[in-house]
Amino acid sequence: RALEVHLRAAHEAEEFEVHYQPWVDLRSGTVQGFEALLRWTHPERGPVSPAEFIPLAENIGLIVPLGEWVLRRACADAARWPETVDIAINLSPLQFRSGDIVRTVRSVLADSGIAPARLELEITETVLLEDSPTNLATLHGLRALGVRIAMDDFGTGYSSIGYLRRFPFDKIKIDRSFVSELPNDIDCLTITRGVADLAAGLGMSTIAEGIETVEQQEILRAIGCTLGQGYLFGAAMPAARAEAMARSRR
Ligand code: G
Ligand code: G
Ligand code: MN
Ligand code: NA
Repeated sequence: RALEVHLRAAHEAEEFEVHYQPWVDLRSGTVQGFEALLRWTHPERGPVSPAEFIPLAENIGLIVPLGEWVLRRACADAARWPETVDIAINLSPLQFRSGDIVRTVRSVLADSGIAPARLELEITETVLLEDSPTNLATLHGLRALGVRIAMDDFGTGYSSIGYLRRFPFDKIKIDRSFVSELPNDIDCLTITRGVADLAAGLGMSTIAEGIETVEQQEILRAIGCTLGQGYLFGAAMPAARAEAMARSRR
């Protein structure tokens, strides 16, 4: 309740910040892009996890304007990186269904001046749960702008392989819960390999989230996962540090 009141005022108070977590090509280790992750520092409580405040922002109708602010902030920051470095941004299902997300993204691209091909939008399968013609039209509308669409947290919710057939995603993000059990859990290995094979066969790339060890990196690379993200390569960092990392691309 109190948190909700604070959340409404947080934007005016400039308590939000966008941080950036790198993702790499698992073969070369080269940074390919950064995922924008929203951060909120509450004046008394300190940092509040997005897992806590994003659902709250969704409940109080704040997520649409806040999400648009993230889009603008992240694209403006990415405009200062080398053109070979991409930006990925999470979309809430509510933003997705807001009715003018295609117009918003078009406007953000024009204002920031970044090439549409550098922008990737991450959606979760909850967006597709209802599988309505409207949702499909929105996905195609976003695609038509030249941006890429990634399916986030694959394997966690009510994922259906059928989604991959109905809509051609550009990328599948394999959830951290599978990666964290490697190398010990053979079932996780089998599932991860299966998803990587499936994606490759469908012309999609796969990115493994939550890679923390070199051993995990090698296994994932060996089973055909092309990209990786996780503390091994870097946690989310402020814009200035991301810019420095983007410019120095290992
Ligand atoms: O880093 P981490 O704790 O930062 O993120 C927790 C969750 O919050 C993740 O599932 C992530 O997708 C989500 N998240 C982070 N930033 C944003 C954002 O800008 N918009 C939306 N919709 N979700 C976000
Ligand atoms: O959008 P998404 O749900 O994927 O948000 C990423 C979340 O995962 C963030 O909370 C981020 O801080 C967290 N994260 C990113 N890399 C790692 C990692 O290597 N290990 C762990 N435990 N968490 C990670
Ligand atoms: Mn994500
Ligand atoms: Na994720």
